[in-house]
Amino acid sequence: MRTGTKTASQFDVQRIRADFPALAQTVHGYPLVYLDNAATSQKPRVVIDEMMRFYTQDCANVHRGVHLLSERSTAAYEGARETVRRFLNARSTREIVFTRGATEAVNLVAQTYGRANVGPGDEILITALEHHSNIVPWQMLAEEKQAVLRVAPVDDRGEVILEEFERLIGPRTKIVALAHVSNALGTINPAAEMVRIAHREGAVVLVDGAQAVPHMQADMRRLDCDFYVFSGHKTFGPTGIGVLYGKAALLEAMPPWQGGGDMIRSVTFEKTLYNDLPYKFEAGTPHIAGAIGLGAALDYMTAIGMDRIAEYEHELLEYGTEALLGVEGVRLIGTARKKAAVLSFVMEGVHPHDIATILDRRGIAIRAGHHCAQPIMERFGVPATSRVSLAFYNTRQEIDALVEGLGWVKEVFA
Ligand code: C6P
Repeated sequence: MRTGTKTASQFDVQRIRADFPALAQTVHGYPLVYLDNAATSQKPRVVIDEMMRFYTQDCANVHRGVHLLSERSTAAYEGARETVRRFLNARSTREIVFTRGATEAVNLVAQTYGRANVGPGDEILITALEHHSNIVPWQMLAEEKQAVLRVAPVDDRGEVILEEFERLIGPRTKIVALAHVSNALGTINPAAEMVRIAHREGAVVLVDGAQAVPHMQADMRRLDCDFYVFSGHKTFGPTGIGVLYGKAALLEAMPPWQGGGDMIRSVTFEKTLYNDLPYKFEAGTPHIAGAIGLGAALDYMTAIGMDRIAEYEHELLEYGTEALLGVEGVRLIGTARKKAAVLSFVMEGVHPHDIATILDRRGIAIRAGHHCAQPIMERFGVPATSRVSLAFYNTRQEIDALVEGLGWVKEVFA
């Protein structure tokens, strides 16, 4: 094993790994080395057990029945909402809306707040490192409303140029949407500072926390953003569930998005009265088991401690950065001074997809491609990268296996 410059953290990673059944398998005869956590993370047993418990004991619809199962199901679903509130340090559960994921949450804001508040000639500002889910909904809105989509550029390290960001915000800027952490580069944006700048000009800010929540404390009162979104499945919870946090006053004033059950107070053919927050935005039977699983995942991370997770991952990222830089022909894409959990790279003479395919034959799972962030790939002049994305259950030994794997890749292409 290579020796890093820092001593190993006190973090008991082997004990944590034992909580994740999927990590114990072999792939193509090799122990699984799962380094594709930004795409989706593995699930601890508590999450699987909680969902199993729901389906085997408490399965009933929420907010509808008077029978015991429905009471239990409603209590568990609303309990999960309180867990999310606590995790995000939001002021009220009225500010926590369950969605299918980060993508749906951004679309919800674009289609409700956006359609009600953006008009011809108004501006929406995003950054150059956004995921497509935080680009396309705003493009669609801009097109519909004849508004202008502006993009704050990044420098060669992959950091948003703050002076440019500030310069691009003006009196016509209605919405600013930015990633807390970039999925393609790992850049941590100075989100609180960017929110302050945007607020000074009266813009409303949405922060895409899909790649932040699994790695660091996301504190709504400290960030002071107006909307925050994330996905359960990247946060050690199930697929198909996510969260929109919104300041209560904004959510209150927004029109609903989808119509149907649970989002109404009363319906006649003449007029429908909408339900209170957050139910106004939760039409139809929700993903009850998903919310419960997400609650269990957030509790699991809280029990480990978000600060300890961030510290351990930082050490691992430093170790991984040093290790990759030691591989001849490898160039890192994204070298921001503040980074989280992502190592995107290209290797001289080998296509990223070939790297990922060969590594897979050795049990090492990484992602290759544009990572649903084509504009930032273009900014760096590459069509694709190989991306290693870490979680708190990864180890230095796995980074060593990756480096060894890249040696095999080179042999194949020699
Ligand atoms: N990024 C990746 O491999 P959904 O699909 O709704 O759960 O998350 C969308 C999303 C939004 N914002 C950011 C910053 C993201 O990284 C993602 C998902 C995955 O990088 C899948 S493309």
